[in-house]
Amino acid sequence: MIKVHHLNQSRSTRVLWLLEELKLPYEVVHHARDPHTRLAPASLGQVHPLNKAPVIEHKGLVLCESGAVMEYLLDQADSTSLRPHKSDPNYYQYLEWLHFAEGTLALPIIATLLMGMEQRDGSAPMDGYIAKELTLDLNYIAATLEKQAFFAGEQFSAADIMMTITLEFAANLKLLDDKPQIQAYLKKVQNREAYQAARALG
Ligand SMILES: N[C@@H](CCC(=O)N[C@@H](CS)C(=O)NCC(=O)O)C(=O)O
Repeated sequence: MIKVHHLNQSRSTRVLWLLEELKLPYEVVHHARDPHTRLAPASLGQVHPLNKAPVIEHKGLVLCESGAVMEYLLDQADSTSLRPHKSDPNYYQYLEWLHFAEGTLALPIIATLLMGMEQRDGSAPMDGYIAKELTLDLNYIAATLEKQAFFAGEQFSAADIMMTITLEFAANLKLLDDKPQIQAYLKKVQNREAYQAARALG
């Protein structure tokens, strides 16, 4: 059975959510963040040397990096509507957003979170760069969601799961207050039964 190493308030919610959507059997091992540093406990480092969540174990494979874990889980499901087929014109749109969530959007959001944790005067060189990247990324996302219902077109896919968790970090940092399209999108996907089951578990 697939074993999911879940860290509270983390990207491993993506994995629980996808497993709920796919209705695949799995077990969860809970790891709790240190209440002061918010870092992962050493128990996670015993599973994978990077000491980060998510990690899954299955048939002797130990796999980290949420995007790779999503693709692996989709490969385990017999048939799924959550990843357009390679012959589908939406496939490469799916792939773009699946990677965008970690490869592009996570950097300015996590940097905003970290910068808020230290004393800054608002003129440090990073501030301008991060603000510019955030504006670019969030405008691109808002424009996409204005023309289509989901990231890979009109059908919900695993790319939505990847993007939602990063967008929730942004919402918590109040970065989406002037983006009603993105807020409405989040409300819509958070209504899914599998999302709510994953949140209840996490
Ligand atoms: N790009 C990786 C990021 C993994 C990551 O940074 N996970 C965070 C949780 S959201 C973590 O484990 N943080 C705890 C720590 O670094 O101690 C992925 O998508 O899986």
